[in-house]
Amino acid sequence: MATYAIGDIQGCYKTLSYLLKTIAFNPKHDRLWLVGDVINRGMGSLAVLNYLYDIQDRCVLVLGNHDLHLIAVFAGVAPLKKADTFSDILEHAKANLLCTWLRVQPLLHYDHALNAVMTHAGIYPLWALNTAQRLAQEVEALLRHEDHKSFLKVLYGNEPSLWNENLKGYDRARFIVNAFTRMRVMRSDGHLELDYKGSVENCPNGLLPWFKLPSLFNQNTRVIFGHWAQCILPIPYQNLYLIDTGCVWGRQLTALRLEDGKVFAVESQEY
Ligand SMILES: [Mn+2]
Repeated sequence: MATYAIGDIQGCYKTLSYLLKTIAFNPKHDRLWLVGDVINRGMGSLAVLNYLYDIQDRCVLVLGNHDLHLIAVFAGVAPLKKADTFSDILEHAKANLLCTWLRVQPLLHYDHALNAVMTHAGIYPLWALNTAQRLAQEVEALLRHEDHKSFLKVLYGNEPSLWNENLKGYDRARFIVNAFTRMRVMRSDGHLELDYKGSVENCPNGLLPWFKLPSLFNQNTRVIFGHWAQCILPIPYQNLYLIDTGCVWGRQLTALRLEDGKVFAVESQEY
């Protein structure tokens, strides 16, 4: 029995299958953690989501920005963009089943026994673990609400860019979503700069990767995350496990075995 955390799949079903074969993943005994962005950009979004749905009892998935985008498009509150490759899901007879299942997945998962927390983009430095858990639950409640469409309508946007416990309503929820699913770099005072997607080396003056700021988060807990393929870090880097290794960009798909920290990476099979 093993638990494998898998990096951003982004619809790369062929590579996912190859990775699962390589690690001899057995859904009868093993478990999967997914860092989110399981769909979009790659050509096998439906196959990936369908597979995860089928083994949902063995899966923990935290939502990424692409997953939320699919949820919003399916709900009819956001347009399908030119670069989106998940029409196969929207047009499928199981679209409602798959998108509804995706919508009720968490933003954060914490496992005390494995000493690990997983989110899509990381942990905002001004949040301790208990704060991050509480804020994730606030948004999860909105996504699971009967009137989730009202929230999805106002999901998009970069403001507010700085956390404040007094933020209210949808501004508060939007910040929480952006921190958990879109964060890469920020100013030293904690202002998110969501438009920068490049490498750490090319980071403009005054901006820092989120994990370079002093953090309220307990540094002994492992943080498993993805979202930033352009950021190349050793696995682990201190207590951080950045396992987005750019599969959809022709690089690798990575699995991290949480019990012993062993890393398995396979070359992208998409091209
Ligand atoms: Mn992402």
